[in-house]
Amino acid sequence: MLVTSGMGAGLGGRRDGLRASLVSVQVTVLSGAGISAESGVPTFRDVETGLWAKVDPYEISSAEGWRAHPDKVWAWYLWRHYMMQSVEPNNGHRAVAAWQDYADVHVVTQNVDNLHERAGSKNVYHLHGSLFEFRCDRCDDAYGGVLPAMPEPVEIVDPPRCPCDGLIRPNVVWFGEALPDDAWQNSVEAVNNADVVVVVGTSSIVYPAAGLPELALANGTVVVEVNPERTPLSNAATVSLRETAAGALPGLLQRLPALLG
Ligand code: BJW
Ligand code: ZN
Repeated sequence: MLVTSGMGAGLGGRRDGLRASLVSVQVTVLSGAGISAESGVPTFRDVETGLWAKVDPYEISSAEGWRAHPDKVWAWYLWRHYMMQSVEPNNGHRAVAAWQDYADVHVVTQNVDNLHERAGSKNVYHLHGSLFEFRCDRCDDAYGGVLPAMPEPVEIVDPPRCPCDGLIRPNVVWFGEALPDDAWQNSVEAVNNADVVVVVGTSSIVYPAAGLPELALANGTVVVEVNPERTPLSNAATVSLRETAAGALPGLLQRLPALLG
């Protein structure tokens, strides 16, 4: 198989001579909250430390929840926005960015923390938006106002209003909302064109993102899962590693030939 033997040889030493041919190999990464856990960003569903250990996900991260109590949702997202300003990419994000020296790398992320871009990844598709963008919930105009510091979570804060009288909301995708069309189309294309798909740090239960590895497997593409816990994808994946993102990703391309036998 060109992909794995090429990568193994190229990354094993004859790096410069092979670089030109290796850039034609496409690696598509699908990441979830777990890739940022080692940067100090809590995941959603960890029973002890997860963001949803203390709040109801459908109350705080759904279109219905926003309509019912925007002040509660706004307070929670202000706190998360504040928390994300002080975190840094970890060796998992950096490894994915470094793969760009050897391959055509596309990153499909469910995360809203922008840590892939900050690590240097170029082709990043945000399936669930970004917590560094805000917009009106009525006219969609971008909001650039200063946000209050929120070092500790508080119960309610009234969201600012747009000149059209709509409410300002984070530009993220909640349950019951459609994913951004361009990000979704780019992600499907990145999976369809991939030689290998690396699925890292996601519980693989939120659709349509969780359907992307299924698409890759249906195409006959190698799917490598990196997650310290088993997920609904683990049995179907070509290889499933019980390792953390920062532990596994830095050496993953070199290990692929051995992992795939
Ligand atoms: C480590 C680690 C370490 C720990 N290293 N790993 C088909 C079937 C069933 C339901 C549906 C379906 N299609 C649609 C639905 C409904 C719904 C859905 O999927 N529900 C299921 C949960 C049942 N989907 C939607 O509503 C989506 N919209 C949609 O389909 O729209 C249709 C539509 C069309 C037209 C008009 C209108 C509608 C939207 C989904 C939006 C999800 N939004 C959120 C919030 C984003 C904003 C924010 O950040 O607050 O996205 S929910 C939350 O879950 C967030 C995440 O991106 C997403 C996935 O979570 P993730 O990243 O996997 O995190 P965790 O915590 O679950 O897992 C972390 C993992 O990391 C764990 O496995 C750990 O073991 C691991 N880990 N440390 C590596 N160091
Ligand atoms: Zn507006």
